[in-house]
Amino acid sequence: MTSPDTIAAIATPPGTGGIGIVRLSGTQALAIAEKLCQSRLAPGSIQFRSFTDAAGVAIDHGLCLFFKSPHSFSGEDCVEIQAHGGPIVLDMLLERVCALGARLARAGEFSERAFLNGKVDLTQAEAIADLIESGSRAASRAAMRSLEGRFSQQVNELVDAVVELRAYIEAALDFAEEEIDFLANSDVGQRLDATLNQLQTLLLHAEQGRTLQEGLAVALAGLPNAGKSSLLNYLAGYEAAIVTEIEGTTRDVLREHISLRGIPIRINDTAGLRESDNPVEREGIRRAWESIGQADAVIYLVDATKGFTDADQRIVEELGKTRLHLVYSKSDLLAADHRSDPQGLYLSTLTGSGMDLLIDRITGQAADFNQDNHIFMARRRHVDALQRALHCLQQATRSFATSRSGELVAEDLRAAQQSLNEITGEFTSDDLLGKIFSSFCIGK
Ligand SMILES: Nc1nc2c(ncn2[C@@H]2O[C@H](COP(=O)(O)OP(=O)(O)OP(=O)(O)O)[C@@H](O)[C@H]2O)c(=O)[nH]1
Ligand SMILES: [Mg+2]
Repeated sequence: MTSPDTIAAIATPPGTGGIGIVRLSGTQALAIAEKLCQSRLAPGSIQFRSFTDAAGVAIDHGLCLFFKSPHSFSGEDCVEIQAHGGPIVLDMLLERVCALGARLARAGEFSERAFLNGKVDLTQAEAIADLIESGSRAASRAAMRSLEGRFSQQVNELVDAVVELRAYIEAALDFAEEEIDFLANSDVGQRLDATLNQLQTLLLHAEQGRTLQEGLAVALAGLPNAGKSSLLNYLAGYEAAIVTEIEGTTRDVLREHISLRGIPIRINDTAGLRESDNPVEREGIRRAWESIGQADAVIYLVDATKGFTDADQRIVEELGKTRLHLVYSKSDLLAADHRSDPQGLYLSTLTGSGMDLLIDRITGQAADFNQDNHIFMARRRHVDALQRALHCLQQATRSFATSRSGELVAEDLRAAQQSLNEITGEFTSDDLLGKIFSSFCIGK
């Protein structure tokens, strides 16, 4: 598929640098670049050229690379103009190629064309953006695995298994009278179970991948003065939050991005939870609950010098979180033999004691991304689609076990297949594509 427009963008980041790249893609890419360089360009070679303005005066000189369709990133004719990395120079070059017939590319438009031309599937296109934006080494390795197609490959294997099952069952439906026996005597049940297991494993890995991409959301909660902001500052490594001995210091939710053992963490410090007549503090507490509700994990701090109180008990019950880490703060103020909870995790932001253990617990919730080379980058939309597919397959398994109804099973398999196909983009609406690619950077 070829688009009518030839698109252009500065592919290097804004600012100054040794080299800056203007990228062109489309049917006119070569003609435009040849006019810019006032000479012919051969495909697949690196050529040193002057880049000239309308009057034939050199704007800059540098390297020109021409990739002939379909052997290019986007699948179309592509030209990379490598000039010097100054913003004015690059703007002049961009203006010039637009005057010669290109138009400015939208965000992600090069990748979108690569997808539409079958150079990459949707998860791979997303992996490019995730690789560029990865916030840790583990995240970049995972994005690279997705870009290499490991995630898509597993999704495609699942689709194949579902399609085979569907074909078998639909064939059985064609022999309606014998359908029941035909299905009963087959291994459809085992094959459904095996596919279900495969999908569950993939979902688990995708959830870990999503954590890497989005970061694990951790909320700090507790009574006023429990030491939440002190812990945030300790983990962030600087004085992000105001700490005072006054109860109710924190009002707004403070958000910090940190990395613990290679895992990106979005940590939120919140207002101390208590009854209050102060409208500002009440709004802070409302926001605290909101942040706690959205967190993947909550660290609940209890002031060790006060011990676990009734007020703590009420809050912990209300939290109702499965991923709750109860910790005692200010352990430096307490002699070790005064610890009321011998099993408890005691922390001090003054001495750092207990921190390793806390970090073990938080990161233990996610897989060890540095060790585990099965993790690939995944996004929330992938996890959602896998969950929908899982639901359909579970339903198919139930229908098969209870009624042996080929029609119901085939319908659920069809729905599962559709959800799986959304992941790689085999079956995706234009709206969704627009949404995905518009979040990419310009020039990619
Ligand atoms: N000795 C000692 N003092 C601590 C420790 N952590 C916090 N504190 C003190 O406890 C007081 C309250 O700390 P904050 O971190 O502001 O507590 P908070 O939970 O954020 O309080 P609010 O924002 O009011 O809800 C401050 O005076 C801190 O210096 C600790 O590990 N050891
Ligand atoms: Mg605070």
